[in-house]
Amino acid sequence: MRRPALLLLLPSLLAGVSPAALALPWSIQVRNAGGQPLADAVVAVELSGKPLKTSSAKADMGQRDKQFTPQLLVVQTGTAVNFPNFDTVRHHVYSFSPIKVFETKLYSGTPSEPIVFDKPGVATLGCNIHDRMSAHIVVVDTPMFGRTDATGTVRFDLPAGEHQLKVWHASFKRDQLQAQPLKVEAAGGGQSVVTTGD
Ligand SMILES: [Cu+2]
Repeated sequence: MRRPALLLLLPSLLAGVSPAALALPWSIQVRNAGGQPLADAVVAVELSGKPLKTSSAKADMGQRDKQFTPQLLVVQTGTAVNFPNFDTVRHHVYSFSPIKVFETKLYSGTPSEPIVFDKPGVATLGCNIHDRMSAHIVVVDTPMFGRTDATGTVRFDLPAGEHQLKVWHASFKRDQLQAQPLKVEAAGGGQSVVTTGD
């Protein structure tokens, strides 16, 4: 009986792929100090052997109905962020966070120059006119990042290696991401748990 050609090809295809190059399904769960899963935590993976890369991407942090939208924005280092104001009232957006200190005084529409977030960490935004407006921009040195779901979990496809995990959540009292090593074995997928210090 004739075998499908694909089956014959498959072993030779697999033999040509080094284990390190295979991406392995990996889930990461973030829990708080009390062991509860944390939704909406930012998780970034800095891959071993990959130089930290900056991005020339663009992103938006708008203002609508006197709120920032989104209230949590995650970008790669180097990203240029615009601050379009969709309201009819003017806003006065600022950050005093060490990674990016800026102030865009009373404005309508979209300021002509975006703000480039060129250092990793967390910027807390406010508005000088509307005290209850608050948002965070989390800046990471890797294109591999995500946000945890309601079960505190986020999934990545990772190559084998000893990587670095970076985690941040709005409940943290610091503007730095928490770091911990992440070892991905060559065989199969796996999971890791991050327990935050806060
Ligand atoms: Cu405002």
